[in-house]
Amino acid sequence: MNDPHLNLDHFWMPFTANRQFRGKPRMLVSAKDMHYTSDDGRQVVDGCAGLWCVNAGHNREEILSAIKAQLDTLDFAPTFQMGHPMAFKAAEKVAELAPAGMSKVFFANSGSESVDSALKIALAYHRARGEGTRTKFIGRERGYHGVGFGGISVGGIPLNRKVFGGQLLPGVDHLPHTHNLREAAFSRGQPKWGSHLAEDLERLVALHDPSNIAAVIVEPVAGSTGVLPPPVGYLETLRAICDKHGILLIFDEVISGFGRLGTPFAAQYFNVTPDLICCAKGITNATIPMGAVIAKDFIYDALMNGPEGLIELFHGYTYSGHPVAAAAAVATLDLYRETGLFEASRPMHAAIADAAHGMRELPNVIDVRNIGLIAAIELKSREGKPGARAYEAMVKCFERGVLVRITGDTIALSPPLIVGQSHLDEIFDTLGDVLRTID
Ligand code: PXG
Repeated sequence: MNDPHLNLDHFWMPFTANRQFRGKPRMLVSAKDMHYTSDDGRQVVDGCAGLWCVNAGHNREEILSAIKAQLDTLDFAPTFQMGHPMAFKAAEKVAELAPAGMSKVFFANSGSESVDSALKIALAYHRARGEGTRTKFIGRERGYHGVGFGGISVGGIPLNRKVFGGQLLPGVDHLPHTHNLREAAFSRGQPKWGSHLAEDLERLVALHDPSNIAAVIVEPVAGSTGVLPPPVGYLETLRAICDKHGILLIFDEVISGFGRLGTPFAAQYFNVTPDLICCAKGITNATIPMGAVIAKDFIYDALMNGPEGLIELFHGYTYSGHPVAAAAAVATLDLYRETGLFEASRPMHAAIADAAHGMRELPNVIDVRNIGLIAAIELKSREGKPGARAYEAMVKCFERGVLVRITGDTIALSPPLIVGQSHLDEIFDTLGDVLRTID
């Protein structure tokens, strides 16, 4: 770290080994397009779009100027019983990108809040229709749905749940995850094996009875648990079972939304339409925090009953549709559309897949997975030290000017959608060199 006067004693860092970090801090001080600049003046190519969120690359002028203009005009206005134009414009832009029939947008400030909002909307929907017994949720092992109590309950990451109490939200059950090295290692794109795992939903439905189940929530592509593309036919089976039993299907598209798979949402990529979509991150290109739930019209309509003067949904955040976040969203979504960014990035899907699968013979590599503009390289864990090998790779890559993201012993790549072949070459050449040096 360059600045000896910077006091590191007070910022309690999220999802970070705080004491280890303080021993050897890694500081980023500015960014442009595909690169960060570190505090010692090095260019670091961004292999993971920040945290899967800077989809159009860093510090895009069009977005920054819209944010500055909004700050000069209206810093804040309430959206409880009041309105301001930018929130309505942002909602319209989000709805334009969503699958047909999903035109209602509820704003939150993060992915975690959008997940909690979606779960609550599902409960309110069933109750409004006189099916208030539908209160259970089905999540999935290895699912990540943020860190609210709702999200960690339906999520399936043991360490995110362990120290926060055994029960969490009551009435939650989990589908099995779809990761299987024996059956599907080194699959390119969607694994052919595993769609039968979606049929487990029938077993859970029979166990709990449909009349008690509100919603199923999954990431169409699990991201932070190591990049797990859905097996061929898997999402279709979930959709069919939910339809059969009147259960809402929620796609958590916090990572897969806004072009990560070359389409606005994974729903369009897989041609499976959920009832609710959670999104965040790329909605503002990560410039200003924002999350959203996109709802099918029938869900919204079911809640628009009762006396007109009555608040229909007792839920919302002070900053739902915050003017500056809304301005950032409008500018971001305009930028995506005007530059045709999602379509333009599609040729890089094969390029990242080729580069990633080119790593399969390197030491300790036990799997390579990819879909859209996402790739993952899973390393064999060191005996008794899960995560140590990938952590070492991440640190060494950073020292050589490449930012990668790790989860357990999986290295995840999800560059901004403006990535070019030369960036991919730099990322994968560096990663390859690093993997050859790690025992
Ligand atoms: N759902 C999904 C699918 C996510 O990936 C969240 C919800 C929560 O979003 P917020 O905005 O509350 O953090 C996420 C967040 C990683 C990584 O590297 C992934 C996330 C966040 C930080 C790191 O895997 N995903």
